[in-house]
Amino acid sequence: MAEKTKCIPSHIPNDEDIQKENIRCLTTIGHFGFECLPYQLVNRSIHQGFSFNILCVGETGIGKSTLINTLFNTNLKDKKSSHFYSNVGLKIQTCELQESKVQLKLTVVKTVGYGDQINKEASYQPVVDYIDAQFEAFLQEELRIKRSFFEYHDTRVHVCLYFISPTGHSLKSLDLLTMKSIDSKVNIIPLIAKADTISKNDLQKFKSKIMNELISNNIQIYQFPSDDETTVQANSSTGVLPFAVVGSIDEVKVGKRMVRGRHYPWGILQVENENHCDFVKLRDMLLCTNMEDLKDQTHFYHYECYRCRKLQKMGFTDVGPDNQPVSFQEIYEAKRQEFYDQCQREEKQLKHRFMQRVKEKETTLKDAEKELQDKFEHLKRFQQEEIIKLEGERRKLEEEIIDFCKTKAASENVQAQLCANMRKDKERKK
Ligand SMILES: Nc1nc2c(ncn2[C@@H]2O[C@H](COP(=O)(O)OP(=O)(O)OP(=O)(O)O)[C@@H](O)[C@H]2O)c(=O)[nH]1
Ligand SMILES: [Mg+2]
Repeated sequence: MAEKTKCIPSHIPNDEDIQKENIRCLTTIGHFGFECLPYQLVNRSIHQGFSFNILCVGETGIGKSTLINTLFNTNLKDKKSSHFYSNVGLKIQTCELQESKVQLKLTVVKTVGYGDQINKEASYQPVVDYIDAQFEAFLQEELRIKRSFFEYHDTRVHVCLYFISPTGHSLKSLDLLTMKSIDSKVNIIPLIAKADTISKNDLQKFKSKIMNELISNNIQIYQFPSDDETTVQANSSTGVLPFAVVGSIDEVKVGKRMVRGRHYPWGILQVENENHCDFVKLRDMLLCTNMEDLKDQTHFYHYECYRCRKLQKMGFTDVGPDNQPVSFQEIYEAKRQEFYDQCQREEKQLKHRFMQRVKEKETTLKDAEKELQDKFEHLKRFQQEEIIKLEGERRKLEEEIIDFCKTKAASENVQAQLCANMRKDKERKK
């Protein structure tokens, strides 16, 4: 380190010195020193590859899959959805794409059955839950002791392409409800889908109607960066919001060229012709100019808000009641003590309730026992009385038997006497 410092000249000649002393200046061919830093970043990014997560929210058959395939010049195999799903679901597709040396891991999440439900809340809640679940997964990864961010697939949604039906009328209540419930969680870019089905005049009126409705409903859509001139210039097309897009993966012949477009009886719509639709503006804005900003906004704004809300809900705070900073450990200790006290309180309450229940049960059992005892005593008395009564009757019967036997014996004697007398009479008559 010390040696290197020696090499740096103590006095760097300025233009005046050069002119005065006639110093010969050499212009360097390559890049040296920290001037090379951006190249290191570029090389590292190319080596690591990029990732981008898109959420497509729109009614069934509105053109979500076609637009994504047109944007990324690919063909993500996707079956058409039915209009008869009982609730809204999400279809998640991940693919690795490559353009020259640049690798892109693309995750596309599309709604299924959106707009076909009677219950509006049931339509947007799965979308809200999905966005939150990805934030939660990232937060959990962040809170792990052994983190593996290099292998971790960050699925947080970087942008939500919201497909508006080309009715030419106004936004539907479901559009407003959905955008309102996700605008603080994700970068929303509104699109008018199938813009070829709406006339030029109607389209302009429809666009300004949509923007007015978004403003009057206080819905936050993605704000294009305005910190440097180049980006501002590149984003100048954002005045055309919402983008009126047309998708097609079919190639049609225009003159001698093959272009992507849609063939109609009255002519050809070229997807990449800026006079026909805003597809190119959307692609430039999404992929060429603002992809990194969308990712930054997701991480530094939307995820930060989620993390802040979540940690506050868990009881964490940066400053105490006296406005003094509090450490994470202090809060953890305090929370643990609070939890311990609460457990103790609940245990005490449970014990008390248990004792009360036991006492109540004991009293009931004692009453039942007493009742049974009384019943037993009563039966016992009744039985003794019965025994005495029966004993008396038995004695009476025995006396009657004795009397009967005596009477019987006496009558037998009389009968025997009579028989003897009759025999004597008979003998005498003979
Ligand atoms: N006119 C017109 N038709 C389009 C456009 N984009 C797609 N389509 C057609 O609309 C139909 C549905 O397109 P998809 O891309 O499958 O729509 P989706 O929203 O993915 O449909 P699900 O996944 O089934 O909900 C297809 O026949 C497409 O050719 C467009 O910009 N203009
Ligand atoms: Mg589809």
